[in-house]
Amino acid sequence: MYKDKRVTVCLPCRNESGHLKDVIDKIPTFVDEVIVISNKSTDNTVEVARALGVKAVEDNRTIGNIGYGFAHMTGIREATGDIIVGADGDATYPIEDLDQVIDYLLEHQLNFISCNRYPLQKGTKIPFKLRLGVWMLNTEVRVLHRVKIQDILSGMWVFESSVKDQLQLTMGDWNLSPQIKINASTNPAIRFSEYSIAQHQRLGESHQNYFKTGLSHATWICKDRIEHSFIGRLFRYTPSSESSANNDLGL
Ligand SMILES: Nc1nc2c(ncn2[C@@H]2O[C@H](COP(=O)(O)OP(=O)(O)OP(=O)(O)O)[C@@H](O)[C@H]2O)c(=O)[nH]1
Ligand SMILES: [Mg+2]
Repeated sequence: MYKDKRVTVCLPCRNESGHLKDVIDKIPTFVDEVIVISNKSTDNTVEVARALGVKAVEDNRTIGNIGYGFAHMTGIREATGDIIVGADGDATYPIEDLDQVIDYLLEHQLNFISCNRYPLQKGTKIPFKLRLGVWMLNTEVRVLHRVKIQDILSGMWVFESSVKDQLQLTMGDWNLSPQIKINASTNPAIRFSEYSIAQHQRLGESHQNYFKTGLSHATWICKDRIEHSFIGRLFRYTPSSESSANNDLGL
């Protein structure tokens, strides 16, 4: 419990068995529930998580072999906390500073915080190609959705469980990351803010294809804008197969 709030941390993981101990050790002791959601791990991520004393579930649905969004949606659905936190299982996000983020949420009476890495804090190292890609996507979101977000691809967020249905999450792949921020920040019923954090060096090697994932984000952000536009609704724009396939998640 933190200030009378039950707190759940959700960690989407694929093959993070070697890093889970480091990540879980850093989670503050006030956290009531940790859920590791493994998606097509070929190592023993689930067993290691359970041995470390946290809840572990599998969700093996994928889109183009990615299940990051499915994992988050499952974690959010399973979470029993009043406050739900999403972070990566590769130790990049400063989960040890969670009390400060929750303080900010409560003090400013917010419903949703996205933890932004930009402008970079001292000592933070992020590859230039990723920084450039995020800047381009931030600009796209600013032009199309009219919201100013400094880090549309942050993988750490903290929100009140009471708004989880309003987030309207549908994307099972990496696009859940821009979707959760766009939906939170454009919903007038959700008080949204970013909170500046420093990012740590990831544990293990990167398997991310920044160009392919970035292109997928750019395309999805544009399609999402059209779907929700007057013209999209007028012409009954058919939602992407991913969106319609995932609408059974009850979120
Ligand atoms: N459940 C699930 N988790 C995934 C999947 N792909 C990656 N992850 C996890 O999602 C988190 C983010 O994935 P990363 O591979 O670190 O992606 P990234 O942060 O964009 O890229 P890096 O710069 O390489 O760290 C990590 O905890 C991964 O273990 C997936 O398909 N399913
Ligand atoms: Mg990472």
